[in-house]
Amino acid sequence: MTSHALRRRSVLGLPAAGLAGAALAHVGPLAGRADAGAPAILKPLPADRFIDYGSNAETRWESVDPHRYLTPQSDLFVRNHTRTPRIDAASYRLRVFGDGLADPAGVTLGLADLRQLPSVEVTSVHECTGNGRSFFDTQQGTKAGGTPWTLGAVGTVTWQGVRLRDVLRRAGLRADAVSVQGAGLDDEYVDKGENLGRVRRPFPIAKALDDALLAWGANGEPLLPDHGYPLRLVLPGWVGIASIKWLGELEVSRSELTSPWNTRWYNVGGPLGVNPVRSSWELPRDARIPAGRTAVLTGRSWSGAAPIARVDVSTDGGTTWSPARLRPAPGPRTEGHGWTRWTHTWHAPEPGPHQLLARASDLHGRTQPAIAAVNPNGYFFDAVVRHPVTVA
Ligand SMILES: Nc1nc2c(c(=O)[nH]1)N[C@H]1C(S)=C(S)[C@@H](COP(=O)(O)O)O[C@H]1N2
Ligand SMILES: [Mo]
Repeated sequence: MTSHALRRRSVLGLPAAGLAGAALAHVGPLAGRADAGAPAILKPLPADRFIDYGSNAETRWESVDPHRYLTPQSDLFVRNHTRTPRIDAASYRLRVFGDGLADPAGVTLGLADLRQLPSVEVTSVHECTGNGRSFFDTQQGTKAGGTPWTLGAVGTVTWQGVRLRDVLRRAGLRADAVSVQGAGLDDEYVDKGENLGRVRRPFPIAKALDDALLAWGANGEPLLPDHGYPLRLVLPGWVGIASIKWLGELEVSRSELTSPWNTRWYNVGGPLGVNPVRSSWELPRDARIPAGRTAVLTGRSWSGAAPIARVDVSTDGGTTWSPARLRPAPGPRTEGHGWTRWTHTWHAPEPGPHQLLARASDLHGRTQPAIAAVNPNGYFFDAVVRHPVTVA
């Protein structure tokens, strides 16, 4: 960063040493940017659909259309460490390099090169590792730092793109490669005055060779700028941070790669990988439910590891439980798996306050616990959430 900032400064003819104290506050990756005042997120964030945290925004569950399986990009949560960059698809290039390739200098690929490879379509849950974080505080009394997501940092998307393994083979992948790391083209990330460089996150070669994608499309449309246009990584079922947006570089290595995003963050005694099981009602907090009528309630459950096997619901704070009716996923079938929609018919609800609970299990036998494991950054809140409503 420093050499870059100094180079820019010398172009402007301003010696760095001569900067006044006030100007120093602006030294950094955004220094001199023409769009330094531009919003961090470019798409509209209507207040009835999003909770806006500035550079992050979550989908409001009450705005999710029960008839629609996929999350439209316009409604999908956004998690930006800095701000959405504007990238020109025509001049866009992806650099693939590292000692895990036959020629470590690697290759540089444009979108047209990638489109020569077989294209694939994969439906997967897309979720931030910190989804549900605010419930560490409100439900367990152990407040964690970071964006206080409720449960809306999640969506299900059908991605279009190419297999990462096809790209790596084309780039000359060696049999002894162990680690792959994507890096974004967004600004370098500065945390409390420390420049940590480009947002980047390594993952094991096994995931790269399994179902990882380089995606240019979501639900049949080009990626929106906020979601990684023109190309992003997608690691189905994995922590959102690994799905690097605006992918500029892929490093392939014969030794374990690290970055602050798998050592300092997204690490709980080891780098986090597969997402846990979670559930949400398609209702606002403190929803009013009309008394004296049968209420048909809807929600969704999802897991990073496997499809959902069953969902049990309670309308009396967890005293009694009954199975929710699971709805089949709509066709046509694509690879991977998204979330499962469910319905619960609440007969003759009693007037007064109630707590709704939904507890899902996946086909790998994982069930949402009553209490989520506490960790300093508030990752993987997977406990059953208590959802207050009033019947009136
Ligand atoms: N380049 C880049 N990639 C990134 C991020 C980022 O800030 N920069 N955020 C990560 C995190 S933490 C998440 S949860 C997902 C969010 O993807 P979305 O904004 O498209 O929903 O992108 C990941 N990829
Ligand atoms: Mo995230």
